[in-house]
Amino acid sequence: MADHPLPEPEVAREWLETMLRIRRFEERAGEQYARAKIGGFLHLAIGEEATIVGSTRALRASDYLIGTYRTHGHTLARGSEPGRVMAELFGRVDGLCRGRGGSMHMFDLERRFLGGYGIVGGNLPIAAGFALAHDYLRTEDVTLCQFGDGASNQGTFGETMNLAALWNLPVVFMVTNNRFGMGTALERHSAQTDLQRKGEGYGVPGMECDGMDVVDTFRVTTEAVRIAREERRPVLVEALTYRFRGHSMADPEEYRTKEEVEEYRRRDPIVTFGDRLVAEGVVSAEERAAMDAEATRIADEAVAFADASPAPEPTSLYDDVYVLGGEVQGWYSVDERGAGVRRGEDIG
Ligand SMILES: Cc1ncc(C[n+]2csc(CCOP(=O)(O)OP(=O)(O)O)c2C)c(N)n1
Repeated sequence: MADHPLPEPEVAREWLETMLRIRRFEERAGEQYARAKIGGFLHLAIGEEATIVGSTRALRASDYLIGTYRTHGHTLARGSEPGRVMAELFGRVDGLCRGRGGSMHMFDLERRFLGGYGIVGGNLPIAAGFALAHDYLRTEDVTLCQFGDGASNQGTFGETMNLAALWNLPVVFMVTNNRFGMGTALERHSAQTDLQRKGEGYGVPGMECDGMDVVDTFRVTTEAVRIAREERRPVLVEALTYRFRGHSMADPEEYRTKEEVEEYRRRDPIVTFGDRLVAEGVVSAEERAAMDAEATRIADEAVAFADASPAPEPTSLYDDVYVLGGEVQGWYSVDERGAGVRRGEDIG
């Protein structure tokens, strides 16, 4: 582990606490999936907690975050209620999206968490769109867009890097390199395996962080966010991480050895960070155990909340599907007043 200095004790404790809460939540979600309480796919981020917490803690509450289908942890890190996140997994009315999104489509506008996106690479151009909006509206906001190593091969990657650099957009792209796109290893799916360099040709400089180390991830993302916010230009951060579980709950994991997984598990980001906090006197062993017990209690409570929540009424099936006439707001690129740039004007 790169030994960068720890933040203030209360900050370090909050990071450990949040990572533990994500881990215990994900474990419970996996169990509930096995009990058929959760339908569809379920992608757990066990092993990637330091990447999630280190990066999201580099954001202001007013910044925006968009991720992939592996974002239960991001949702929790942004502050969404665990019970509502679990209820979303269960497809119940008290879910974050009233049970309509499920595991892949978490969304919490109040906390500026914009998903939850099932199409690999599909969230990149959307993030550029948000960053363009920050610019138009002349805010200081930044968008952080996370996606996997596999997604960096999508056409949307190049298209988005190009426009983000061309238009100097305040966006940080973070490629969460967990070494596999489903069952295909990085070396077999990408000609360039040093992923932080993949944006260079487009004019998007790269940075790298140890995604198994919350301190390093925070340090590097903080600098990337500063560049986006102050210098108004995009950055690509590569977070080197690993997922301890399969791609989804339906993965027989034939593409990697048990020894490899064990080797990474020895670098468990929560264990190593917890050990460091104990060694440096930030938490006692008892406090650490109590934090863990509390994380388990919260996850159990979330399951009970989700289980008690009813399924949506069948008659509500078509609710919120279409946006109708008068509900349409905003302004459009096809503006009947003719050509010309209108920044953030209300077209009334
Ligand atoms: C456009 C598109 N193609 C294929 C899929 C199926 N699919 C879902 S996840 C995935 C692998 C993506 O791997 P990566 O981007 O490395 O992210 P990770 O799952 O490792 O977090 C694929 C191919 C999809 N959801 N969308």
